[in-house]
Amino acid sequence: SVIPLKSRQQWKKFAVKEVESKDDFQSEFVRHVEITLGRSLYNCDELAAYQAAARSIKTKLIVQWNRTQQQHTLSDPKRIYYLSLEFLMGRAMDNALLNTGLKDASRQGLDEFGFRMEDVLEQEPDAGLGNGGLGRLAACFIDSLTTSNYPAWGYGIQYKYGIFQQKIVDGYQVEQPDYWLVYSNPWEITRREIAVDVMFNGYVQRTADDQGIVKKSWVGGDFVRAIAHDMPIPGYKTNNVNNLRLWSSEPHVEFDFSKFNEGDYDQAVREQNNAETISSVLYPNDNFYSGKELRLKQQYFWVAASLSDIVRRFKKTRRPWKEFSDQVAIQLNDTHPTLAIVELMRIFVDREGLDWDSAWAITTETFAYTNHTVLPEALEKWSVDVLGHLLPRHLEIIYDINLFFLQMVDKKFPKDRELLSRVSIIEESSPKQVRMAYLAIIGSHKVNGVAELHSELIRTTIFKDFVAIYGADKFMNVTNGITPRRWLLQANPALASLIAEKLGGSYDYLKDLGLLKGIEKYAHDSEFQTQWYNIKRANKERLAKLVKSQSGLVLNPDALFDVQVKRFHEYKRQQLNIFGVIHRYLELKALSSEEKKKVVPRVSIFGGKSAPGYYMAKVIIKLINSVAAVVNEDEDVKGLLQVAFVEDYNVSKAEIITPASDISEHISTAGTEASGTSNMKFVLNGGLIIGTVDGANIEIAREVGEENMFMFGHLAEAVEDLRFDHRYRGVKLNDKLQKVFETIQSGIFGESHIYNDLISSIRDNGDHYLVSDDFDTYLDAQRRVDEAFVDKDTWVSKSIIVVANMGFFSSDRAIDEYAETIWNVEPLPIANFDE
Ligand code: B1H
Ligand code: IMP
Repeated sequence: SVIPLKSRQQWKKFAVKEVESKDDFQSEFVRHVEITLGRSLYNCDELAAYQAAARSIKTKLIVQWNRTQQQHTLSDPKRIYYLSLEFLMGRAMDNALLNTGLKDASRQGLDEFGFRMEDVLEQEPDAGLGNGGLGRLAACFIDSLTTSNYPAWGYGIQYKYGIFQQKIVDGYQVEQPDYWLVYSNPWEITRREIAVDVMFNGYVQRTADDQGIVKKSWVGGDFVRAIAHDMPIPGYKTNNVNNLRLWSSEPHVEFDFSKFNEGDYDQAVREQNNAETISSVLYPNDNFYSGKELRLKQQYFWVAASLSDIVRRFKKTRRPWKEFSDQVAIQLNDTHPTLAIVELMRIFVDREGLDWDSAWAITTETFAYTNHTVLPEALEKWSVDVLGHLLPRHLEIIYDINLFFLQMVDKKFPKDRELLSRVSIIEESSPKQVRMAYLAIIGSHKVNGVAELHSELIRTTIFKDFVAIYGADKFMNVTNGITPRRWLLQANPALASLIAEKLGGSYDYLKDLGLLKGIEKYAHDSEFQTQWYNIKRANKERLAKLVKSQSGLVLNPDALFDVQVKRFHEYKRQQLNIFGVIHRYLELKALSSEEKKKVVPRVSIFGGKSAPGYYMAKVIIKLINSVAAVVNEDEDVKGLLQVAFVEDYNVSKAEIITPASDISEHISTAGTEASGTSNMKFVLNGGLIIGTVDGANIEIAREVGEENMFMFGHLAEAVEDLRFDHRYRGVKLNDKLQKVFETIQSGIFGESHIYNDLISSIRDNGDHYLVSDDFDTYLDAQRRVDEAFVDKDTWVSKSIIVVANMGFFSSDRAIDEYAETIWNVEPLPIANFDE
């Protein structure tokens, strides 16, 4: 398959010309419109322009991708494999243009052909292969891995349907399928030749060799074929181009011919459909485990295909197995890929003939596990029966791993039966369950949380026993981060440019975010303040335009924009926010017209999706929309209060919304939000935060100064006691909240029974999320926000100061920490390499 040496000179004469100038771009563009799309200058619409432009830019990426992979093959460095069931990539085009430096050339090129860049960019559907923070973190990480020149691969699933599209109908969320691949995906290369056959079901066969040693093998199952789809991942101003490999499922033979011949044509076609089902849809749950068998199938399908690929790549080098973890570091993004630990053991022991102990040593050196949540309802536990039926050999291996583990524990803590049952991978409930987080801990050399408080909580609560067993060093923190390329340069080009100007005309800070500190000295410079303010103001207008186009509502861009956009979840407490809005509305209505003149006008903006089956979250969405309908039409509060719900919040809308906030809300019950990452995005764009002492809010306050944040609420250590109190003594409802409930029950926001369960969950059923307990301090924090916003100069100076101090929250910093403390890998810059 390799071109012989003597022919290579000939080959190189025809080396693909890279797209570098406007002319290169236009020439590629025309070629793609006419040849790839089969169109002409007489029928090239914006969609066709997007598809041709995307393919023209991809040319450059693919050339660099090839160089990168060739150099990696030759120098064989340690690679990082990031296994994530979610990659919430959003759009690729603007990102690719900014990273490769082709934006100006292609803008001009498009312009000369009569297209506006902005309109062309709008044609791209979001790659919505994730739910929220966890999936977007994977996307930011792969960006940083590439920008910082680490050899890295992402492995995931190419879902046919990404996260559903949200419509609001009569105030309620309605879900519509997100068939994002309708016009095919111009950014990917489908590699049908890279196919892995993945087995399910079957049984374990035992055979004894001459010495009577029993060998086990898994046989007799059904196959599904995994096909690789590669997305080149560009980094900012680097030749390094990494790969995101997404698997899709197919039947492993077109038809089962025996069935076909037996006349069972229907059955043959049905099996074909079943195979395709595996990669068809992303499960739309954020922070929630639903033990569906199809989800387990997705997990094994993806894990088996990815490991087969990784092992194949290692085998090409003919290095001994004991060097496996010198070439391979696998990061488990939550427990979703935990079966990879078991699969690698199966490959080593059953297929490659390694003894158990050597296999286990290599395996644990290879894997590391990131935990993203302490919420009990989100922790994965697969039923032993379901798992054993689908993956019989894997279940045996899990039992063996557990046996050796429990023996080790017993040695260390003799006769502590309670401990053994607490830490056993198998929960002896009925039905019995496999605790995936415990398996992930036992099979990894490092376990990390995603913000300091969260990492401390996992050490002292859910994984406490494991700290006693393995020692504290195995458990560490790597605080999350975000990529400043997408979340500043791309989302807020005007601010990025103003900052660059102040830092001596250089955009270097986008690769070294600590340099932002250099703008702090201009925080009180009035000319700079004006420029800063004007950019925020323009971003608010841009958002107002989006809201108007969706709902017809015309927002006042001089009002304080108060934004809460994130997945809907009771723990994130959008209900606290909307109750606060209702309280504000009641207060405003009671004011005289003289008093109203002193009020700071406010726009409350909400956005986010609820899991389709999450009843309470859907009720909260309905309440917000109903409050909006009333408030926006009420002459009493005209110009003082508006409420907007942005439909179908996703990555590309976040790029519009984030730069437009004055205040954003990160108000989870303390101890529930592992990190949060949108909090970082808002502050990086000059928004201030109203928030609880939770997740990364704490570290943001540390970096930017508490005096520049609006913090409130009970602390994490108080939460357990409060909940206990509520359960045994009942909830003592906050007076103002009581008034809010009465208003809702009066029926002004639609029939009051709609909200009965929401109110009961707080008033009668223990207020698990402490909405009532935190209501007063929340309102007080909002009052401080209003007061601060009146003094424009001070507000803008705070906005500048917080941005200047956000360097720590670059995902480049997070990735460097992983590289150094978990993966033990070094960057490998790619020269413009030629053999
Ligand atoms: C986070 C999830 C999650 N934590 C299960 N856990 C899922 C769990 O489909 N599922 O089964 C999907 C998602 N997502 C989030 O991760 C945390 O809530 C955020 O606080 C954190 O910032 C983010 C990234 O670490
Ligand atoms: P993989 O590791 O087998 O997935 O291959 C990754 C990339 O390396 C592909 O683009 C291959 O074409 C390239 N590649 C594989 N072997 C060699 C080699 O010996 N020299 C240069 N490139 C190679």
